[in-house]
Amino acid sequence: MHRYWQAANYLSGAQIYLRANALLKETLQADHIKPRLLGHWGTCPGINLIYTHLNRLIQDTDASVLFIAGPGHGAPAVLANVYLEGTYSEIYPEISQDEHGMEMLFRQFSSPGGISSHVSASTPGSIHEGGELGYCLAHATGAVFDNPDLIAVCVIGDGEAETGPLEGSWKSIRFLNPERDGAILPILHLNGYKISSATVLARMDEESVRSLLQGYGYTVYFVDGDDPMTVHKRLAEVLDKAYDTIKGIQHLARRGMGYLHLHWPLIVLRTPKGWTGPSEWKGEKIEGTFHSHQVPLEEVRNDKGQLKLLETWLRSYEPENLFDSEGRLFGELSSIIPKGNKRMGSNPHVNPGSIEKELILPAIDNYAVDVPSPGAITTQSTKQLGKFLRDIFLLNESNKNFRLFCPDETESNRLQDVFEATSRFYTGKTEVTDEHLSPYGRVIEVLSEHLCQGWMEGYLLTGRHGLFSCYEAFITIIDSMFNQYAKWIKSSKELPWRHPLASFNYLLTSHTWRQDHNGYSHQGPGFIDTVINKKSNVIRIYFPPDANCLLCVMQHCFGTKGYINVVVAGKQPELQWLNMNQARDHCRTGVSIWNWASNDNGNPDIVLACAGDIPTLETVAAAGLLKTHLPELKVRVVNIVDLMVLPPSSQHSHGLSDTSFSEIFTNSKEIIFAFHGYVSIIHDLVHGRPEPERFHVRGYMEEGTTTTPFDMTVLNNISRFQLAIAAIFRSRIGNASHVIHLFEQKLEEHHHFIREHLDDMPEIKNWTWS
Ligand SMILES: Cc1ncc(C[n+]2csc(CCOP(=O)(O)OP(=O)(O)O)c2C)c(N)n1
Ligand SMILES: [Mg+2]
Repeated sequence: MHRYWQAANYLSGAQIYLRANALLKETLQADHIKPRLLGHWGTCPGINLIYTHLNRLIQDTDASVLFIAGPGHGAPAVLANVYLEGTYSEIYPEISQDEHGMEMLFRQFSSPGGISSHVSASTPGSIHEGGELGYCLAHATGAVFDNPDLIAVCVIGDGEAETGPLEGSWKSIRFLNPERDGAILPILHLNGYKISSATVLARMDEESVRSLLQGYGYTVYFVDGDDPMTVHKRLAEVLDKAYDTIKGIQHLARRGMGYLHLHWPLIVLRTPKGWTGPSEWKGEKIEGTFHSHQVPLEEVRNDKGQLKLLETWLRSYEPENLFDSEGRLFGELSSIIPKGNKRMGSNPHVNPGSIEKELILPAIDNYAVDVPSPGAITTQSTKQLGKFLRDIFLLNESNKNFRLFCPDETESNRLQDVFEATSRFYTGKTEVTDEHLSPYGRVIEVLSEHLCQGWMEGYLLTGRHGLFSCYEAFITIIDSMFNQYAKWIKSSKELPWRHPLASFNYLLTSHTWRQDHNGYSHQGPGFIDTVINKKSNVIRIYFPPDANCLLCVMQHCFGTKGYINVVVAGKQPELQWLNMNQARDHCRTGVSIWNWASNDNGNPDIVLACAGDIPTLETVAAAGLLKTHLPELKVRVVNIVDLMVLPPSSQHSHGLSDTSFSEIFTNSKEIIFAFHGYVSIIHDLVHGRPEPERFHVRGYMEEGTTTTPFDMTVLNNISRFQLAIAAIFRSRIGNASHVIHLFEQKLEEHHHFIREHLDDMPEIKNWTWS
């Protein structure tokens, strides 16, 4: 095992430096060195050590182990291991297990046309890039939900452990039920440093680290040292203990003997950063310090002394005793590699195409709202969705492959009907006042958007399905995680061997326009601004205006693969516009002219467009006002469900053809566009359409507080009166100043009324389309 570790260390170091002379058959020359030295060495020896020991554990126990390298910058180590175990060459035959393949492995690392310096989608066995630190333990946890036989071993950097998401992730074990879930085994790697500063945990004494982690519910095993043989022995013992503890917990739980107060194992590995690397250069310590974080010797091409030191370092692993003259690992070293799918690089849960079970969806007609005519009834759209979700839980109960993740808002978001089919997951002590808590629940409520996101990513990346329901304003907490996930999906799509995953579905509700209880802090539609910038073959954004449209959209999203679907829909009682058949047609095209609200007879003076439920309400009401007070103005109402119909089809596959775009928006008429989010999104999307300056967009402009629903629209200039005034103004229709005056008076009246009566005017509250 020690020699195997040396082989992995050799391959890791060599990936950073060598472009030729892979087996060091010749004296190392400057020519053998890459012109640009890129990558991270410091974390590699630790990752290699753990991987080697896990190989041994798997051989001894036949465990199914998923390996997650939190410090994904240690890609040379992960790559070295998947190369040694053969999974790399199976996927990329040109990187063969011989001298030539080894040279190719080195050359491609961090090189143009090659692979990135971090673990990436192209790395077999990985579901975690680790470029942005903090999410490894969340991914590990998501992966083992409903995978009772899987153990996700997660290496956590001591720098990474300082991030908010990782600090929050320690509690992940509280959300595992050993009866039905697998286990996580965190290995906290205290190598003392992050990029150049000391780490908090590494400088704490052992007892303090133990108390901290014990408090979270772990049994902590320390492995400490810089003498390889001592560390090997201790790590092997501790891994056996950890494995036995996990099995013991699962054994008891699966025989109905309980799982309260259990302590899951956790390993703290304290070894030097850059262990086995060059110990110093010109009196400056490298091994065991932050100087080993990236490339320890950067001047090897120009400095003969450094080149010599590099050669001494690489030769210290004795490559000739690891690989034969053709570059093949010696047989006795290969024997520690697990067989077939037990190799961590080919764990079937990582690329789950073959083991994935499709999500069974009920027919949405079962939940359709009966809408005899537009605006005839009022209902809560997300309440209907809750019934649909309830039945998804029921239909997929035996497949155990669907979960709802939510920062404690299922009830608040009006999805509570799901509790007829399942519960909130909870294994701790319960009180009589608790509701819907169960250790078998599939609704995962943790008040951490980071964990909801990370757990669901891990769940989806291992072949399951889910929904993340969140307050719209607080989803921006995970903007950055979304970014990373979108990058992963984009990269995965470029790899033919990666099977498509179920789409990541967001339901953003309790949105900006109806923060009746909360006000300004809860008003923020900015997530879509982040989403819109990601690759068009990954993202989709929907604004269903009513319940039937919401059901159509969600049914569609659950049936797709490989996308990130963002659905924004309100939870408050709202007027319903379309019956199920109309909703189906509307959602299929993603945009349509609402003829029932228009009076343009195919030739409008002005187009009123809208996306989002509240902007839709105000737009339809504005059309109504104009029809009543200025019937000679020909108004067309256009509703957009699928935002991505707006850009030209060259930019997004959902983009309307030029002909369809002109049929709906005309080529020259002015458009008043009431939008749910920030206006710049729409301006960006319609860029490239005929005369885009026709689009006069109104949306959320950071005005608002705890006020009436209608006042929110007034404060942000998208109320019906303001839209109607804008329509008159932009259409340049004459003789309408009396109408403008009337609408301005209404706004004035509203201003005074809400201050006196603390509520909207009855004509607003009770308004409906007639
Ligand atoms: C969220 C985030 N912030 C900052 C960085 C930049 N960064 C890359 S590596 C690193 C240090 C990591 O230290 P540690 O987790 O201890 O890893 P190791 O010592 O094993 O290299 C930092 C700060 C990052 N990758 N992700
Ligand atoms: Mg560190």
